[in-house]
Amino acid sequence: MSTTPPIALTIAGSEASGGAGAQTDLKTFQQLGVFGCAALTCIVSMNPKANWDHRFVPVDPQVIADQIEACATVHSGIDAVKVGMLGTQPTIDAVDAALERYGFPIVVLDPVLICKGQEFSATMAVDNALRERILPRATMVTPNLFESATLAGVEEITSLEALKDAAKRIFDLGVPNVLAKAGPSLGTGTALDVFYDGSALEVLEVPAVGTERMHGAGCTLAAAVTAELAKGATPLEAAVTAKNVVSASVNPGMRGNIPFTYVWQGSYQH
Ligand code: PXL
Repeated sequence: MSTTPPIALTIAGSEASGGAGAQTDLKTFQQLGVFGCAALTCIVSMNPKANWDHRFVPVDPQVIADQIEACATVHSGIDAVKVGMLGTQPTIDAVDAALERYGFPIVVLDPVLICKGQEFSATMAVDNALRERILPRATMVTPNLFESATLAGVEEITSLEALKDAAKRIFDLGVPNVLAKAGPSLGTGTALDVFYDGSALEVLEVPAVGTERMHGAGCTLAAAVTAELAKGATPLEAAVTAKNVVSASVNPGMRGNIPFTYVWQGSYQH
């Protein structure tokens, strides 16, 4: 006998310590009853000797293509794909070509723009490539405040009105569903995100759990959206469930020998 759970593929970086990236995505998929597979785009090793800076090594673009080919061929019906950290232009080229080739039905883009290990000079070109090539392929995008400002082309976002405006601008770039995340950063006492699909503009709020930085919260949110879409939820339903998954995963969260808390997906109950 065999079972056929929904299947999700994450195209993301490895964060070795298990707090973010592909490791987080796979745990989130599993927690939500979705079979996960992963194509690694880069290897991140946080450096305990340099303020936990991110040592970043890109995976060879051909190897990225090979991994996606293996996933797409083994699993004939990948229900949804999450795209996380890409980081370099050759990586974007490889992922762009694979998305074109396989035509996955649902693509959730977590537009991770900055990794501490990358050269700043490289990031502008990479940001533009991400906006021009990968963003239009996304069914849904989940930018944080900084990423929303960058994608929307505004200086900074410090209010709910500005976040709503940015969500609309990002929608106008060609993404049918935008989940623009503020989390606790607008000082509302809640973890607040804005969902926009061209007609509905919803402010999604849950009680904030502190203001401390939570490693992996963004990855968990986007992975949970991906899993829920793979199961057939609507984008708004997926966003609502994903926020509940993040709330459960950050409270109480998990602590290691590092100055910020980790998410722990295992405490979420369906
Ligand atoms: O949380 C953003 C992120 C995504 N992907 C990888 C990371 C990080 C942050 O550390 O390492 C691989």
